[in-house]
Amino acid sequence: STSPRFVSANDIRTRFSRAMSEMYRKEVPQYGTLIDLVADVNALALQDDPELRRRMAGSGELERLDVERHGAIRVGTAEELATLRRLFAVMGMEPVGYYDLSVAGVPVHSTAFRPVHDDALLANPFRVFTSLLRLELIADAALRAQAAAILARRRIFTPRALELIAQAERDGGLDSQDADDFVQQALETFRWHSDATVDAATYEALQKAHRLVADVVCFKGPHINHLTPRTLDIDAAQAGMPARGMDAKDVVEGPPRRACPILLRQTSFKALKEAIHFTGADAAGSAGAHTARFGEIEQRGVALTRKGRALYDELLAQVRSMDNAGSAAPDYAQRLQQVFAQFPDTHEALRRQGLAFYRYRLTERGLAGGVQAADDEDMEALIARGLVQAEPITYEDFLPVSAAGIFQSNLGGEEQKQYQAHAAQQAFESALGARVHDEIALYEATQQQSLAQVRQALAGALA
Ligand code: OOG
Ligand code: NI
Repeated sequence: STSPRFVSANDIRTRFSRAMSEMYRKEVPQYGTLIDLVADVNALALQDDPELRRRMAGSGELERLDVERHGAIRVGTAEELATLRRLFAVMGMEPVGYYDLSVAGVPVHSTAFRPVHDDALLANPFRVFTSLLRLELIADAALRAQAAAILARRRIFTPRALELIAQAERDGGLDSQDADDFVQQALETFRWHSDATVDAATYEALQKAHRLVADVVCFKGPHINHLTPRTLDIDAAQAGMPARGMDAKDVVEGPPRRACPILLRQTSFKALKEAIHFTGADAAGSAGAHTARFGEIEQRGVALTRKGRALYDELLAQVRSMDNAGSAAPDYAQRLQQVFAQFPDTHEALRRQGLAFYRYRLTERGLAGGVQAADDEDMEALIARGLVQAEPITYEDFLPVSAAGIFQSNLGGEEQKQYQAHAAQQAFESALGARVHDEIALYEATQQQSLAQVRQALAGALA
């Protein structure tokens, strides 16, 4: 148990996500513009849809909406990844899910560090999508060795950050002052450095292997490459981007717009070209440019069961395999709509067919007691009788095909390399030094627990 002089991991995470957001707003001012756009869109969406407002207020999500963000980083070595795991653990963030991006032509595999418990998610769901470069996918052996040597030389954590991580592990937490210190020190790892650690020729060679390789290998640390606020109407936000000077990605990734949003929809403004400086034989070095950092928005819907996810994957594959229907095709959105007509779009159907996860609770009437409910009475019958309500459980994770689309559109488009790809979850976990959580098992447990509580409360009401 933790000492009362320690601040909670939730609190440290909130301080950190706020500090990251402030830093990124200064580094990439267009991200600030995006935050303002999303705030306007969300206010309108809540005004237009009182039912949505009621539901989000009821589940506690209304309060987390304005602070909600995810970010993304890319690291180069097992040691960097394993230390990140320890750093995020201080903030109550654990690795959830395994994403193999090599199948989509990006030489990385990834996880998301995020809180896993309901109360922690409500307090602040800050997530960091974290990718590990797969150097073994670089074909040229000499270049591969050179990249590994460059990575082996760098230190991405400050000595003080490492000290504070060890202290938190040893003592079980940090007091308020150390927590502030920790946040400042951790921030250094994710800061942008316009000075590359290599000369122009090395950068060019790595860039040719894959632009992502240059992005990971040539800098002092894993600069945060985007932050993502959550919007309640991603189509409105996407449509509003050009008027505020943002170069929006062509299509929204993920499922189409629906009455009952599922999983995750995402879009971004494209990465900006930034001036960088290379080392060189002469002291002056040389000037260059690097394109990696962007802004993203996301709209989250209900988490799907394994069955629901299989249906989603099947339909998405169907859309993408249609003639000429790469996501850049002009009628992509329309085809997506058409094919997804096969995915049930009422919460009742999603529950009855076991496609999505819900959090069940007694309604006021259910709580008032005095109503008879048989032990084995079907949940849908209890819902129909107004004794039980079912709130959709929000999807807190990511989607590999969408993530690949976000990567691609920010790497200049033409980066579709072919890899002899295979998922390598075990290799990833051994680099990480831990297993990743199975995200679907987490949602399942939340649903089961809520069902057990409802059954118990009904049994108590009858006793
Ligand atoms: C990560 C891209 C994936 C998402 O939201 O799916 C991602 C990256 O570009 O490093 O952040
Ligand atoms: Ni993202």
